Amino acid sequence: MGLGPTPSQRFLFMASILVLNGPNLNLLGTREPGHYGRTTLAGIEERLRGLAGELGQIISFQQSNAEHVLIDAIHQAPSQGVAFILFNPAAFTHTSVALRDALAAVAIPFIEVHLSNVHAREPFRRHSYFSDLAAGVISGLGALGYELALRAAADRLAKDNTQN
Ligand code: CA2
Repeated sequence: MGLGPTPSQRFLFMASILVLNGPNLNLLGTREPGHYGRTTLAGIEERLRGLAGELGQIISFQQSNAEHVLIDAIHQAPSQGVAFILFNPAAFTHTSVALRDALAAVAIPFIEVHLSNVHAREPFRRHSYFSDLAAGVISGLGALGYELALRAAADRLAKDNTQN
């Protein structure tokens, strides 16, 4: 049995964009503003919700500190009509083969987003288990990076729609 909707079910779905955030990002805006800025995760989500409305996109959000919850969210994405994922895997960027495998399995295009410039920090942050699979990577632009990623995702979905 496939993971995604059948061709007839596809007519019932309006494709959506999932914004997935990994461990500790629930602390945004409360600590380490030098690395991660002063905007809270709720603030980022609010801005993205507004922008998604302007772009005519349906958007949903999930943050978890647990690897298996993020994996489950990725597994469920196809049956929920998710056509694009904006993903900040946080520390799992540098450790998680399991999350990489989940994204490869569902084959939903995704953009890897980092608030900080991971290449200007400790050497262990320079390796990502996701970048070679990603449609794009944004790093170091703070909360704006999520908005740019959303614009890129909407652009890609619009192009996909005109081709189908
Ligand atoms: O720059 C990013 O977005 C990161 O994905 C953030 C991760 C880090 O492990 C990656 O190397 C780069 C850490 C997220 C921690 O978030 C916090 C937020 C506020 C206060 C403390 C931690």
